[in-house]
Amino acid sequence: MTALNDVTTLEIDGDIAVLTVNNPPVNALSAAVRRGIVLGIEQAIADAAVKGIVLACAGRTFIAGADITEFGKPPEEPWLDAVIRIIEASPKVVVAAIHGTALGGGLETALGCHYRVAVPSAKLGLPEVRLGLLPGAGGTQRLPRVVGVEQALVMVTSGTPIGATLAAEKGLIDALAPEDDVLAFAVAFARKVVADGMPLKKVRDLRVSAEPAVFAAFRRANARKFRGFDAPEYNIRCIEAAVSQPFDEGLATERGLFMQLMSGVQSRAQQYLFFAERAAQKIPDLPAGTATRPVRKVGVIGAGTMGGGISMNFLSAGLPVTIVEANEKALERGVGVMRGNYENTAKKGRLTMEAVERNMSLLTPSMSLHDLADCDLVIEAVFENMQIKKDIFEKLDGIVKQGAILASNTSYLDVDEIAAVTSRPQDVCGMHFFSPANVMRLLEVVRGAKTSPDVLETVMQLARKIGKAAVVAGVCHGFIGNRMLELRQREANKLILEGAMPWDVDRVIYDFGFPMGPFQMADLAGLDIGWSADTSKGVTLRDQLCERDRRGQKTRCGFYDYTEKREHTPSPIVEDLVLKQSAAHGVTRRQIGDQEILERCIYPMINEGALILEEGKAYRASDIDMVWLTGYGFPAYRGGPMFYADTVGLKTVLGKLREFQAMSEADFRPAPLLVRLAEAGGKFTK
Ligand code: 3H9
Repeated sequence: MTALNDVTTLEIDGDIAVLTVNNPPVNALSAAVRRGIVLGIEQAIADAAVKGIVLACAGRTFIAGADITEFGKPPEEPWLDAVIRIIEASPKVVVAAIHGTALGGGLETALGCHYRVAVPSAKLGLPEVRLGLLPGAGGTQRLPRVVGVEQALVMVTSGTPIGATLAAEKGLIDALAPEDDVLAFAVAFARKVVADGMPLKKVRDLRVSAEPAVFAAFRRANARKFRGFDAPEYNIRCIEAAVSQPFDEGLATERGLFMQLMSGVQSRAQQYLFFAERAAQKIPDLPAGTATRPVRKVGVIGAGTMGGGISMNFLSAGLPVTIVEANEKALERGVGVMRGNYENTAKKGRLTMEAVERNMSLLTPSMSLHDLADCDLVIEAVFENMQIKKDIFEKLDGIVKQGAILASNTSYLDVDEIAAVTSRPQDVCGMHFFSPANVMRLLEVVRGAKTSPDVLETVMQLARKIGKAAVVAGVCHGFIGNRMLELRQREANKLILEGAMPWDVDRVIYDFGFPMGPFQMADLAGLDIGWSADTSKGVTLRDQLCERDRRGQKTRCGFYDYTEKREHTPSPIVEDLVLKQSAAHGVTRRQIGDQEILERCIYPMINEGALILEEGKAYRASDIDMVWLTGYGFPAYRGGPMFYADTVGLKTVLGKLREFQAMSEADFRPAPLLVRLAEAGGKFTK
């Protein structure tokens, strides 16, 4: 075996040369890997004894793409598309041996090979769109030539990889290899190509066609999903070019559009989020290799919407759950809702009925906390009331086995105060799920003052297992997300008192990229959460709406009127109530521009984020951004509130906060961290 450089080797196996990439952890295509591949191909071509070449990878995966850490740095030759052209032009057959994931530049490289073989568990995809990019090394030109326009459109705009079996059906791979020995299979495959005189298939030579209507229909069908993002549209244009232009021209179109995306703020934001997601899993003061506790059985207290949704996460991951509810009817209803949710997913074809039954068979409904005695993790998800929660934790302390993790799903309350009623505060933490808990990715893991490192590490790993994006938050009112949301809500309410209408605020927030504005969100959640007819004073707008039975979507009216299909229209009744509110407060309404609405809603949140950082309630600005991305629908192409603040410029944010502060009371007092950074020309994010 010859080392071509630090990350590539060439081994001659009789008449076949095996060119291996070994660049842990994911064999990303760094400059050294690109150089090594070119060297290896050249040496194999030059060696008269070699008849064919296999391109393989060491470690857990085939090439997972370009090296994202090189983005933004001066590009180093050879460029990836040149490497792929060299592979494709090789006079000796090149076979890609794929295991793990062939992603992005990795799949593009494989598409430059004459044949591709893969193990059944392999996944192949072009995820560049998720980084705000498009496959820039011929992927958009080669993929549709192999799998057809429609499949290619789905793959490049979703970024979701496909499994090897489907890839084989679509012609993306030529053969399925045995799971445990892709290399030997690929070598034998290359030998067969040589022996049988099979052609050196060049994807670039294939033809692809599609009617323009296909693209129009695809754009229409996905308009909502792609709203605000540049990359999906650019990817579609590249696939159009693959149909309408000769291969080399199509490549040039792809390169031009790639460069445009690469220099834009959206791709910077999305690449930042890629690393933010991984950074959030790292807890600064936790020693590497911190032990974890085994979690084999979970208990959930409360079978309402939250408790049910939380339980489903674990059932879906194959973990048995005992769900406890005080009231028999509520328990029955809760279990029924969970089954109904699973069955709906099955109806949509995203789950088999066997899986529904398997998941439900892991559920044990119970009316007694004593049934939680042998659980490794118990999550309390009852009404948001400190006394009730304390009572439950006191009982749990006497029931649940030692060493179990006791978690509260509280959204606001002091986890330390809850932990203090137990004899084992080191085993207590917060696990704040977001509704619907079986769908939303965010999990705020609240670290109490006494939460032990192994509890924290266990919960972080468990979160990953159930597909959550976990972010650690310190104990404070509302933790990271709700604490910041409160500020937006406050401003939204003030804005409609001063002159805007709820739909003005919602439109601005929606156009910014959120799935909906604060008043639509309130209608969706229900305006009567925490409201009661007995205690209502009829003073606030919410009181007045609820008193008129305008409780939100569920009553088909709230801030808006709703049709049966949940289409919303502004309500004249609400308009009237809003005007009366202003009058009652002695406020002379004024015209409020969209820009002011946006800044008033977003900048105070950023300011709160700065306070959270300074108080150490979040470890890093990017953790705050992950919370907003995965829990509140902050548009990914803006990177999250803290990243967005950096793109706006902290001086601008600070200046506006001071301006608003001068207009009203001390509501906008800038956080010292924001002042310091703005004055020093600094940023929140790296
Ligand atoms: C591209 O290819 C552009 C082209 O069209 C060409 C243009 C000319 N680069 O996720 P994990 C790191 S764009 C650098 O925890 P897993 C990651 O940060 C690229 N580093 O593992 C982490 O580091 P750390 C298209 C990368 O097993 C470590 O590897 N490709 C890259 O859960 C482990 O990662 C993609 O977008 C990279 N490309 O998942 C694929 N990838 O340990 C992106 C990972 O310090 N990657 N790292 O935190 C993935 O989707 C997942 O990493 C993968 C493994 C599924 C491969």
